[in-house]
Parts: sequence; C-alpha cells; structure tokens
Amino acid sequence: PQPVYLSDYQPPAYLVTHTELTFDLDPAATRVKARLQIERHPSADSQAPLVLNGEHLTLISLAIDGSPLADAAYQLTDEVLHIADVPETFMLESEVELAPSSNTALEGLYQSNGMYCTQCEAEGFRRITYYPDRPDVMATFKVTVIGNATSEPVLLANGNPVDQGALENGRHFATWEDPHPKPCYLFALVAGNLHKVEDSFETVSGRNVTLQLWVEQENLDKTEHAMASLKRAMAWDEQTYGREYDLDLFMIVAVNDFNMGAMENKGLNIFNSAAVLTHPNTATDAAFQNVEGIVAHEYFHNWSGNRVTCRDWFQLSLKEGFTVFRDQCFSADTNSAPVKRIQDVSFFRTAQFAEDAGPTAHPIRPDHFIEITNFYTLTIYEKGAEVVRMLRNLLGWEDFRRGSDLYFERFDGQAVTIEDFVGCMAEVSDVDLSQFMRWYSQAGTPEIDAHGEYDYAHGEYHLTLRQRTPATPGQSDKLPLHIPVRMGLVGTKSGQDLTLTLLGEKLGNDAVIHLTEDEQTFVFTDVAEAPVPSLLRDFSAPVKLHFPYSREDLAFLLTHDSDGFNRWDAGQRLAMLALDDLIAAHRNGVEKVMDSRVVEAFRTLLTSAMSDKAVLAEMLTLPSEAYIAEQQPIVDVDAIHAAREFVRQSLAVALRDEFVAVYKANQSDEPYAPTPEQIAQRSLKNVALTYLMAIEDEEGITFCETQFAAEHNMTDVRHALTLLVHSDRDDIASPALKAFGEKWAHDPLVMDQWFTIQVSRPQPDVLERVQYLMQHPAFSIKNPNKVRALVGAFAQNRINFHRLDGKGYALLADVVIELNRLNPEIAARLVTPLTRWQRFDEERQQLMRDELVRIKQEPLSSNVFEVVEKALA
Ligand code: B3K
Ligand code: ZN
Repeated sequence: PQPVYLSDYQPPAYLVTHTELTFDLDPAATRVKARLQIERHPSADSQAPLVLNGEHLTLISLAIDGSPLADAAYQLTDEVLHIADVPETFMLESEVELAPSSNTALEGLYQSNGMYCTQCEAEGFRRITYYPDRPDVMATFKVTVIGNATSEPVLLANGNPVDQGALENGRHFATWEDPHPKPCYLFALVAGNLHKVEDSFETVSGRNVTLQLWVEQENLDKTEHAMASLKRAMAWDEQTYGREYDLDLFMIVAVNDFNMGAMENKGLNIFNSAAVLTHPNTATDAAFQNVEGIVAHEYFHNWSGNRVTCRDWFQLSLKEGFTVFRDQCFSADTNSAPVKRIQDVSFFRTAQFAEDAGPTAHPIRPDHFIEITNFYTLTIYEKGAEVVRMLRNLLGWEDFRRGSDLYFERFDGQAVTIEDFVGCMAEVSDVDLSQFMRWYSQAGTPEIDAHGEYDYAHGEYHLTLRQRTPATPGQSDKLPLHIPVRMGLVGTKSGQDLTLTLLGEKLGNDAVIHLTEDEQTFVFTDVAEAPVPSLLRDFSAPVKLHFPYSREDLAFLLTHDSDGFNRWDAGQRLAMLALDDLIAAHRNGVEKVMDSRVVEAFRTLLTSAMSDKAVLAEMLTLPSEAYIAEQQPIVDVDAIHAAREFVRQSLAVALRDEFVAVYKANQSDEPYAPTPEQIAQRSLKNVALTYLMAIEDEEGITFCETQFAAEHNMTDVRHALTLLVHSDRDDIASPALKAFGEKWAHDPLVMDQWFTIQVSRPQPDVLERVQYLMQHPAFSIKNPNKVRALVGAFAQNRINFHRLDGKGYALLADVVIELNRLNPEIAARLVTPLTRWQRFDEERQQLMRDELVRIKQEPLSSNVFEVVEKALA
C-alpha cells in the first residue's frame, strides 16, 4: 500500500451537485442505483477523466445522460472506476450489487443483529456506490430505501421523510431528502425492526424539532438519559456558540456492532449501543457520563463538521479537535468542571503521551498516511482539543467566540482547512498565531524544564523555562513552540497567591506567561515572601513540566494552591516521588519503606471537610500503573505493580479507620440519579472501599458483599464485584461472579462488563480465563465491543499481559491476525500495546517484536500493515 501526501492535494476535477440513491435491500445481494448530477470543476482541464472510488462492488450497469456506456469507455479496478471522456455537466447513472451480511469490516452498508446500517466516515461510502469519495465534494441527497415490510418495518436515511408506501411481494419503501449539501461520509441509512422514543426541542428561534431515539424493543427503557443529554446539548450550543439545529427532525439509532463510539451523520446519528443506552441497573456512572459526552459530541458536529466540514482527511482535527473541546466544555458546565478537567488530563497524560512517545507518533495534522482509519487517534482528537483550548485561552472567550462565529458564517456549506479556522481566530483578535501553527505540524510531547530562585535581597523571583520537543519518527529537529503557561506564585508564609509583577506590569494573582523561545527567564518583582510556583495551572498546555519540587513544596501546594487542578497534580507528583523510591527499592531488593509525608497528606485530605467530594475522590486516587509507566525511562512492569500495591496497602493500614468512616458517611438509599452530587458521593465511597480491600479488611469485605447484594445501582454493584474478584477471596467472588453472569446473560452491554472485570484482575490465572471466555456464548470476535471488553481489557492488565513467558503477547497477536481478515480497523487498534515495545526491558522487547514479525508475515490489510510497519521500522 502507498501513502497519500497532504502536499499532493488537488481540488476535485468533478463535483457532484445532487445525488439520488435507491437501495433495494437484501442481505446477500443489495442493489444500489445511483443518479449523480455531475459538473466539471471550473479550474479543471476539459480533458480531465472522471475517476470514482468503488470497492467490494459488482457493477451492473453504467450510463451517461441516459446512454449506456460501452465496455471500452471505462476502466474498472479493485479501487476505481475511470471514465476517460465525459461532458462538462452530465447525469451519471449506475447500478451495483453488494452483500451487507458478509461485511464484517463494519464499513459501508452492513448488518448488525439483522438490522441494516451504515458507517461511511472516512472512506466507507465507496463500498456503497461508485462516487468521488472525498469530503470536498458536497451534494444534496435524495434517498429511497426499499425493504421487507416485516423484517424492516423502519426505513431511515438523512434529512426529512418525503414519501413512503407499500410495494409488491411484502416490500415497502421510504424516501428521504436532505436539503443541506454534504460530503458522502455523512450519508446514513438504517433499516430494521426498531422502536422509537420521541421527544421535541424548541429552538431559540421558536422552531419545533422532533427528536427520535431508535432502539431494539428490549432497550426502550434505556433511552431516557441520552434523550435528556441531547436536549441539554442542543440548548447549550445555542447559548454558548449561537448554533441552532437546522432540520425539523433529529434521529439517533443504537446498533450493537459498531467500530467506534458513534457517528454524526446528518440528521441521523448512528451510535454504538454502548455509547447511548443507559439504565441505573445496567450502566455505571462513568457510562452515564460517557453517553452524555458522546451524544453532545455528535450533536455538536452538526455545525463543527457537517455545516462546515474538512477539505481533506489531513484536516480531520479541524472538526474533531474543535468538537472534543466543545463536548469537554459542555460536560464541565453540566457536571463538575474541576473533576472533568482532572479526568480528561489524567487520561490524556497517560494515553496521548504514550502515543506521542511511540512509533506511530504523528502531528495533529499529519502530512501523509496509508490508511486514514488509523488516524482517528488521541492525538487528532484529544491533543487537537488541547490546542483549541490554548487558542481559547490565548484569545479569551469573547474573541474566541467571535472567531468561531466568523468561521461558521464565512465557511458555511464549505469544506475547509485548519488555516481557515485559525485564520478566523487571528483575524478577530489581532493575535499573531503564526508560531502557534507549529502545534499542528510538530509531533511529540514538548517538555519544559523549569527552575526558579527567590532573591530575598531584591524581593525577586526568577523563573527559567527551557523547552524541547523530542524527536519523533520522520521529525528529528523541532522548533520552539508558543506555549502558554498559566501560573501563580504561592507565598509560603501567607499561603496566598502573590501579585505577579513582570517588567513593571502588574498581572494579577494568576497570569499566563508566554514561552516562545528555547529558553526564557521571567523576573517577577515585588515578591514579598518566598513563594512556591504553581505552574501550568489547569493544564494550560499539553506538555510535560519538570520542576524540582521538594516533597514539602508539594504538600504545601496540595493544601494551598488556589487552582484545583494543580492541587490535584501536586498530590500526584508527591505520590510519584514516593513511588519512584519504592520502584527503585523493589529493583534493588531493598526493603520498602512508606513515605510518611504521603500518609500525612492523605490523612489531611480525609479529615479536612473538603466540600467537593468528587475532587477529593480524584485526589485520593493514586496514579495508575499506566501513568507511572509513562514516567519511567524503562518500564519495569513488576516493580511498578509492587510499588503501587505497597503504597495502597500502606495507606490502607495507616488510615483504615478514616476510610471506614468515609465509606459509612457516604452511603445513601436515595433512588439512583446521575447527578454530580450523587456521582461524587458514590465515587468517594468506592475509593474508600478500594483501599479497605487492598488489605482485604474484614469489614471492607462485608461492605463489598452487602453493596453487591443490595443491587442498588450498577456503579455500586460493579465496583463491589470488581473488588471481590480482584481480591484473593475467591470463595466469595466466584459465586458472585457466577450469579452476575447468569442474571445478565441476556444483556450484551452488561456481559461486556462481566468480561472486563474478570480479565483485569491481578491474579496470574487471567490468561487462561481470557482463552476460556473467548469460547463463552456471549463472546463474539465479530463484535468490536466484545473484543474490547475481553481482549482489549486484557492487554491493559499490565502484569498479566506482559508475562515473561510471552503468552500474553502471543494471545493478542493471534487475535490481531484473525481480526485482520474480519475487521482491519479494529485489528489495527488492538495491536497498539505491542507497538510500544521500545519502552520495556530487553527480554520483553524481543518477545513483543517476535509477535509483530509473526503478524507481518500474514497477508495484511493496509490498516494493520501501516501500524506494524511503523512499529518495526
Ligand atoms: N466522526 C466519527 C468517527 C468515525 C470514524 C470511523 N472510522 C465519530 C466522531 O468523532 O464523532
Ligand atoms: Zn467527532
């Protein structure tokens, strides 16, 4: 497979202005008729051939302006249809045949649980009909779907329903029209035995929009939260961005087999059932919050993505980074802003930093790719969102909003680039963003080495920041970035933020300084007392910041920093220092000693009546093994696990009574609601329980058993079951696990959780469990959720996946090889942990590479090929 380059971009030679499609559905032989109104692009050569994409299609007929094309008039390959000679404007008619039931890749038109559905982004539409499958070709669509009246009573497509009726032989049809020109990646069709929940939303201009959620009958009671989230998101986008919905109907459909979370098809969002269905008895708080965020994200795409779309797929972060930023702010406004930020950053620093440090590191705007599906990454999405957040912070909200308004107004109905977006921001604010643009082209995580000195004699604080971005594949030399560092100086006597005075200018207690060169020293004057600097507040830039804080400094910031995010981060840094010592002790075979300062810091947290329980729960949570690993030059899997367990157990022994008290104080019989208050209380209670179970405290075990048996809500049930299964008390855990599995055998989303709980336990029997569970009737290799819940979760179980006999790696490679044939997109994602081999000891490196080499010997999809090739380069 050959890479595509951004620098090779050419506008399309032919545009499609209107598209009419007729689907005659059949599992093995669906017929698709297309009528495309085509125009030559004004700048194209009159001799330009028409080149259409098409894959896995059988061509039945082809005509231009009503005349069938002779065989010699066109050329057909596995990937394109090439017509040498076409008029300036014409109607192209084609008919193709395809087989949805054997489409296991879940791209294009496929069947899920017997229901027909589509996934076209990025390049799936070419599996539906011959078409210029690129986002800069935008057409209005009229779609007729013909299906079986009994097995497919519901026939949906984008836009508004315009016609429907009965046909011969038990068939019926529905016709839909979408008046908004769109790229074909936003096309969608759904047909099946679906049931709807309906509601409505009155827009700010007084239009009434019908909202429909389509699900299988047994899921009708799991739609309430998604519908409520949708309405909140619609109102938020009006209030916050001035964006109103633009059709009279908005539909969401839940399907079981889906590669990603969801898809923003115009007026007809298709969702992975895991990203939309919730019920207090079946979904955890985390799932409720995830659903809220994804429903909002897809809805927000209606403007940031659909009305204004991407010129080409290199611009993917234009819509994804901006939309993730929008959904993050929505969730922060709806729930607890500091907790949302802590959770997002904690995930980002673990997973995106790892991506940036690995062989598939790429800029937010890549300059080439083999398979675009491989670029739906944490870098494009989450780092892209961080860069938009920095823009908001650089401009201030008001100018940012004016820039956003200008962007939507100027480019409505167009397919544009990242320059167009950033250009609007620069235009309205007069901020020079030219250096800032490097964030889009340079891969890798910038690191800032900071140090500071207090000059008592002059009352000055000198802060020196030095930046460097490590080399990444294909980019050895990096230029300095424009890094906004939000900061304060916290007085060690007063415990208060001191006024920041820089070059004679008073900046207030909290300010942004701009690091633009390799190294800069900032001299703060009129600093009346020795301060501890609080740097990168609210994680103001996606960088690694190193500052030689003492443990006393960190304990001080933990209680005094006015920035909630940095208070949490001070706790994480303090824990990391203790963990580093313990990791070293483990490696050197020295006795482990717990740092009493960490214990005292936790005691203070537990006993000070901190009002925000959700933040407190985050502060009591130690950095994950994955995050700790990110901080180590060479990952020592066993030492990290042992050190973290030692800290957990030491804290549990020292603070046992405090944890019991917190657990008891946060019990509640209130009926379940996914409110921030309830979620906070449950998370604090469950964190306390986690510590008690780290030492298998008898009272803790009783709490777990009672909480599991009470069946009050899935958050509590799942947490109690997880703690039992992850303990050594198999006598209690096994019957509970069995009962849970039997009770929920009919519910695939709960069975996903049942799989994950078992394969994430630390005991060494996990590999055998995975093998055993892959034979379980509830497992299917063809269902991405099942693969993620079982095999994906196993690969996150660090001590078991990285077993020294290499069997964990071999298991993953076996599944990747099988999935490479069935579903290349999922296979290429699943292989990720093996690609990070450089981070481990030599023995594991060799074992991981051996598996990558074994995979590479297979006939590979372009997806898996691209990833494995980079990993072995
Ligand atoms: N835009 C979709 C991504 C689908 C890509 C699948 N290969 C989901 C989202 O970001 O909203
Ligand atoms: Zn998106």
